[in-house]
Amino acid sequence: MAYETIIVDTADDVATIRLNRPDALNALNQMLLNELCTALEEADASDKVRCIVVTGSEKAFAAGADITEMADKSYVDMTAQAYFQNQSRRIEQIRKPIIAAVSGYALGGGCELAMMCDFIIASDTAKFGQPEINLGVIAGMGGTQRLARYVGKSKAMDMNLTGRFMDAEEALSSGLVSRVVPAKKLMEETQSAAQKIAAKSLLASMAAKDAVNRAFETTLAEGLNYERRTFYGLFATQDQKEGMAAFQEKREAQFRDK
Ligand code: CO8
Repeated sequence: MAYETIIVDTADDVATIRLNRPDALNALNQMLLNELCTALEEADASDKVRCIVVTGSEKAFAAGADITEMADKSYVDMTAQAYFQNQSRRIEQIRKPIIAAVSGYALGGGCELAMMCDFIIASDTAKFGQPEINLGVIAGMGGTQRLARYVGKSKAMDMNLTGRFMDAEEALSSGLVSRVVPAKKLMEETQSAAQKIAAKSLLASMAAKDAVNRAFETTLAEGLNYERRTFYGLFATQDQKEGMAAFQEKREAQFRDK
């Protein structure tokens, strides 16, 4: 499918979706988010994709929701259009693993989009922030909720109330990102992580994603029950037989997602 605001490249079991509005530092408008959701859903449904990467440019992953698109909207407009709500839900429904590869600015909706992915690999130039407070509003797609779960109350309050940016080193030490790599190596390292994931059983990686996400929605006891039942359930798959046989036979497992 032809897109105007993103570029999709699928190779070696990995779909890489690049946000592409360079003149606006990849600011998220309705068209971009709709195209992103469509590309994610296509990747989720494709038997050629086992892991998804979402990235931006060297200067910006995304500098937030598009302020120009929002500036003149009223409360009624935002509510009636359920602005960005449908797209957030569509992103949350994706079952395959998604890595955010972040270089440069990931601000406002950009930081929130990165946090909607399953984990973030950042370049050493990355800058994260929830600067909506400077615009007289607050975060609207997870910047008060997901960020608090990633980095705790104190830093989430600091970021949301002062609007300051967090550099890559601070993002790593506070748990917002899983790794920081030199800017020039960002895509190489991310592709290598994506290839590692793509080599696993997709049934197992989708179950792992689902179970980890469950940890943020339920009690520990319920989460542990959910995890155990999911673990038992994977013993109904051929991939479990293959994975354990390959270990015993000291060879690489050949998973078939069955
Ligand atoms: N929206 C629209 N255009 C933008 C945005 C944006 N968020 N960010 C940058 N741009 C545009 C600039 O207007 C500029 O365009 P032009 O060249 O036509 O003037 C171009 O991108 C380049 O930007 P700058 O010249 O400002 O570049 P600098 O390197 O000087 O500064 C910054 C980079 C620091 C990133 C700066 O552009 C900036 O502060 N941007 C805004 C960041 C921000 O406030 N983000 C939060 C937006 S609000 C939001 O994300 C809410 C999400 C929740 C929605 C949920 C709904 C339910």
